[in-house]
Amino acid sequence: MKFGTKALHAGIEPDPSTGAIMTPIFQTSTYVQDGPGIHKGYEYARTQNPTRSALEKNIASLENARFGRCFASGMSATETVIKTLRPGDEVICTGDLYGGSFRLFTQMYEQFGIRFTFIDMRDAKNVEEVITDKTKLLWIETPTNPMLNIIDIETISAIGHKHGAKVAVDNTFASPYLQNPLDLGADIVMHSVTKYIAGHSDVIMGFLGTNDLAIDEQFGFIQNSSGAVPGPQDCFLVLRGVKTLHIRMQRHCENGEVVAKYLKNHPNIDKVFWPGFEDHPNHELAKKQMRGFGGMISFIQKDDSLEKTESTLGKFKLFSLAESLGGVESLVGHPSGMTHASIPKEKRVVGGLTDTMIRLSVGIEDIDDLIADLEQALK
Ligand code: P1T
Repeated sequence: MKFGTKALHAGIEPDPSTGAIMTPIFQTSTYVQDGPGIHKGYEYARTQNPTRSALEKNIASLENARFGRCFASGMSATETVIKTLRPGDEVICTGDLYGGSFRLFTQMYEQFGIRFTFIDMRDAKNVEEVITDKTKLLWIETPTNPMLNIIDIETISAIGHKHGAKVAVDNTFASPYLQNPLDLGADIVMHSVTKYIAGHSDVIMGFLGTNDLAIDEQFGFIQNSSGAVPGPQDCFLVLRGVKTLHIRMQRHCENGEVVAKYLKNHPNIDKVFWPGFEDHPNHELAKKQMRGFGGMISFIQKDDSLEKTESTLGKFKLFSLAESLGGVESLVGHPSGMTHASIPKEKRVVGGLTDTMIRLSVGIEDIDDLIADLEQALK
């Protein structure tokens, strides 16, 4: 089956008791057993829930993963991967990544003896230089949030495997419509489902997919033991949202391209970060490992200052000033003051994330209205 058909049908069966075409919201905490341990495959809703199972199968299928599991948030999915590690283990991470991932790694898990090294992964040699026999995990985010750098999943996965490390990719910015990390050699794909997969800014959820049974069993053990599972209503909302993922992504990409080109030609704009530009340093790689360039764009104005940036942010009318991304409606954000505030400034600016960077999540509205809003905000 092709992507659009899978988005609608994968994992979905008519409900056996009624024929309901839509997977019901199984709003139950437990399941009646015929005798101790004699049940229909469902014991307790932290462990299994049919609405969640349908969604897990659906997203796994979009990622060409044999196994998939949903979590209460993107962060709890990421945390599940880190919980497979032991004190003394080392992780090499993309240097420019979502601020919450940086906070989780450095402020929660370093204290348990796991070492995180943040490097510029655009040059694979940097990975070769720092990898050791203690490196158990490579954490790749691509495209990166908010710099829109592209990391070579295939090359870095090969380096990781040569040294016995597992490779995980945060695929949130691309969505499974634009990129499938497992097909490129990664062991684990992670999503903040909150974003493009759910698509309607009404759910917080995470996902982990893998083709490796042993890894999936570890994830299942942690999912059940720690219990960071999404509720069935949220799973239902995502099952509804995911059916249009391919259509939404097509429009996000189309609108993203128009907005990126508009900004690039704007006299008041200094830099625009979008992997679809031919002069983006990783454009050829983006063309190779992605099927489109998405709707996330960052930019810096000319004569930039924090005052000017804040004043511009205050002028948007249609783009709403808010954290998050990937919903149908357009959002504008200030990474250094919002989503990446938990990364110390001296670390942020090394990768180019200045206080004057503005990030757009281009939605699926009519493009003329989006351009008109940019026009008035950037005057
Ligand atoms: O918010 P949550 O579902 O827990 O997902 C965290 C997360 C993980 N990975 C990436 C690449 C992300 O962008 C996020 C969340 N990001 C935002 C809220 C944001 O506005 O960037």
